Amino acid sequence: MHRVLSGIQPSGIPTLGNYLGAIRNWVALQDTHDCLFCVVNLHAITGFQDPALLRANTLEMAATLLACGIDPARSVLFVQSAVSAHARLAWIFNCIARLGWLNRMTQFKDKAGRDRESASAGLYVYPNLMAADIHTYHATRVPVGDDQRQHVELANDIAEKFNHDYGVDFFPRVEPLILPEAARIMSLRDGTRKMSKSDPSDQSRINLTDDADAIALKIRRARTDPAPLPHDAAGLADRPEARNLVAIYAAITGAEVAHVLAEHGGHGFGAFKEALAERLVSRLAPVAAETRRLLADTAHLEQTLRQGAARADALAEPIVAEAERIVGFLS
Ligand code: AQP
Repeated sequence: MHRVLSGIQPSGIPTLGNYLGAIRNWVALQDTHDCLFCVVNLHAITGFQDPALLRANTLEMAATLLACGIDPARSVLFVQSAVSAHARLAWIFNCIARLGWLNRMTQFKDKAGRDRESASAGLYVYPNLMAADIHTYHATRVPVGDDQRQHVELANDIAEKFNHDYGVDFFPRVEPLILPEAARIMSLRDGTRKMSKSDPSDQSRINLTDDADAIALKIRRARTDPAPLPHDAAGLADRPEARNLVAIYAAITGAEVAHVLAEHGGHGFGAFKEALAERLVSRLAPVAAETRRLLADTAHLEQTLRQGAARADALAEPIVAEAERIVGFLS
């Protein structure tokens, strides 16, 4: 079985975007791969995080992953900072990666925005840490959204240069797992922007912990245009908000977009939004309830994470110790 590594930042409450684009696919991957899933708090602090909130969000993220179906008996679930090998290897990779490579990373440009000078150095070298997350375990498959394909290429460039510079064949090649059903979900306020857990507007996203009333209200208020829903996908071309709601409906019900439009095309958004909210509530309510149950016993949750970190550490330590030996560090 190929080893898979994937991570999620505890930079807020996980959203419907995280669920449809990543978490539900991770749950399925457990059947076919040897999986490690990581709450990546080192990545999260590339933007300032309130310490108390970061701790709370880390636990909430772990609880949500478990509630969605990540099974700690089959997969290794842990918090990144609990396994020091990630930071050690990331430093080595900071010294392997070239500035030119990092300058090409589009996600830095997106996340730093216009004020690049005031972005943290951590945000700039974020892809090196991502490469370290993967290579710390000799993972060979990484489930990524299309926008992160570049990061996997960088992880391969770093591995190749490390192997070349030190004359070894140590870090394996990594292949991106671009999952066909990994939907890209957009903001409910602006169909051209990605739904994000750190968006300042809570109305822009569905949080996996939202209750039925909050979900219904957010969907009712979701931005749309005045035209009725089209009869086919081509009619969604210049209508990002309509396209997003239809994509969410299709993803959550497992139906094709064409099928959704065959049912709802020609109607206004009122009834469609009501049906969408209903579908979302029935899918997400059990996740929210289970998350609440897990968060009521933080001692048990922390124990689960400590056990995950111990398993991760046992896999990581020999690999990163060997990388350090190759580089010439005294053991
Ligand atoms: N809107 C989205 N649609 C589909 N997939 C998404 N992912 C995130 N947002 C969407 C996927 O979720 C995984 C974990 O993401 P992350 O937390 O590591 O970072 P992110 O992509 O930056 O997610 P957010 O929610 O937008 O976080 P913030 O607001 O902190 O930047 C990834 O696989 C990602 O593709």
